[in-house]
Amino acid sequence: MSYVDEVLESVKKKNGHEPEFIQAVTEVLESIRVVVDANEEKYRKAALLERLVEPDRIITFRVPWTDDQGNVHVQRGYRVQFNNAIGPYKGGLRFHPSVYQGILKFLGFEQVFKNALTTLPIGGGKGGSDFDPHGKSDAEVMRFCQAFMTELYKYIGENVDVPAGDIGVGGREVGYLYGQYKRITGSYDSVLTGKGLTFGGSLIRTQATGYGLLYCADEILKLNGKTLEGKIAAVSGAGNVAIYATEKAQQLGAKVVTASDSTGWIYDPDGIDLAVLKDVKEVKRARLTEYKAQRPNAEYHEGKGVWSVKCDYAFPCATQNELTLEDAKMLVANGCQGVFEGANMPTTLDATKYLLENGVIFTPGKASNAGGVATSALEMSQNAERLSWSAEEVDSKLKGIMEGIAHAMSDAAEKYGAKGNYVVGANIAGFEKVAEAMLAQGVY
Ligand code: NDP
Ligand code: 2IT
Repeated sequence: MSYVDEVLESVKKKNGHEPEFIQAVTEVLESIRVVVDANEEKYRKAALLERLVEPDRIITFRVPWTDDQGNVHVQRGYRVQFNNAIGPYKGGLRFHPSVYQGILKFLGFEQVFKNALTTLPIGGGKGGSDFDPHGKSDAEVMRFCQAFMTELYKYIGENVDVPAGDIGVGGREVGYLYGQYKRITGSYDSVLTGKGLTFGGSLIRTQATGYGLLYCADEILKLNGKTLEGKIAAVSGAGNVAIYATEKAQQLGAKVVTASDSTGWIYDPDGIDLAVLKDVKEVKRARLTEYKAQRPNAEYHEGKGVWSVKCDYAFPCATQNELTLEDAKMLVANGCQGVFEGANMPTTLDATKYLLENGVIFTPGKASNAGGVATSALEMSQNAERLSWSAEEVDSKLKGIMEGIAHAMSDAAEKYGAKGNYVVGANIAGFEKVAEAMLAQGVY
């Protein structure tokens, strides 16, 4: 049996109760098969793949917090420190009721390769909790964040592990988390990114994942002789990534006609009104029914449905496995020519396969959504030199990094005989850097 198949089999056996993690590992190991086959003896001897698929450590802890009525609740908190071969663990915190160890292991594993692709010195990690911020007051969110950090602070540090935001964790939560870290340690460390601009945050970090997605997509489209100008785009989600992906897509001349949240979705034939969307989601923290109330021409539908809309390009920006084989078939039937992942692993494996087989340009999240973490690393750099860079400077660095990622995955795909397959290209390019660093540092 080949080394890849052996390790895959063992991962499935050991992690049977964590389907998302198995999915993420399967995608990566299948993509790097050609590189592993060519180096089988060296990698086997070092048990490189076995070490790559096992997190350095997983910390789990109890998070008790008190609601506004005085009732005490207990949530589960986690930090998965996956791999620090190329830099301190780096990756977001997710607060969502679906969070369990398997979700954070998949996200931490993806983060290892994503962070390598940025070219910056950051390892991979992820954390979070099954806490649901929906419907909670600011005071409740604050008490939860304080309780979460009261445990987490022991395990992080600016040269150790630097968390940031993800689903359910934005500027408000990072502020409360940072305040508690500072209160406990008395030290003004660059221990979180995505901070507010008045206390060490970087300009453009809020926009970075969405903007970066579009910079990457635009560059890949150029490589394929295509453009965003005048095209129809379908975006899912209505959070941080979706909002700034929509903003940049509009700036680049595309018309974005959809948005979605955890209860329903919008089709706006006139193009999404970003000011309304930001007001509903960033200010009021309301449902998309509120968008419809302000835009009578738009349609609101309950449940899922964004991928049934006719579009030239699709940008899944909500959550994992939100674009299924059935959705991929609708997209292809409607003439969609490109799918660019803004979320982490939003496309199922069979849907990805179908899109690639049908000639749809496809970029995996670990490449096309790397702009967020890349700008987090730029925030760490600014904190280290105790300076802040202008929006133009950060934006131009972000653009350069995303264009670099587009070329890196395109070149790697071509080099290994899979021209145009950016899944293969991204996974190989990310893996090569991490593998070399791990081998150089000996067995650990
Ligand atoms: P937000 O919490 O800001 O927004 C998430 C959006 O997706 C919300 O509109 C939410 O709906 C919707 N959503 C979340 N979970 C589900 C679900 N299970 N079913 C349907 N809709 C859902 O998160 P982000 O925008 O930060 O993250 C979105 C994706 O991008 C995630 O996959 C994340 O891992 C990834 N990502 C984020 C980065 C970042 O810098 N923030 C960087 C790279 C990737 P509702 O409005 O109802 O809550
Ligand atoms: O998935 C991701 O890359 C993020 N949520 C951002 C992580 C970060 O450290 O900025």
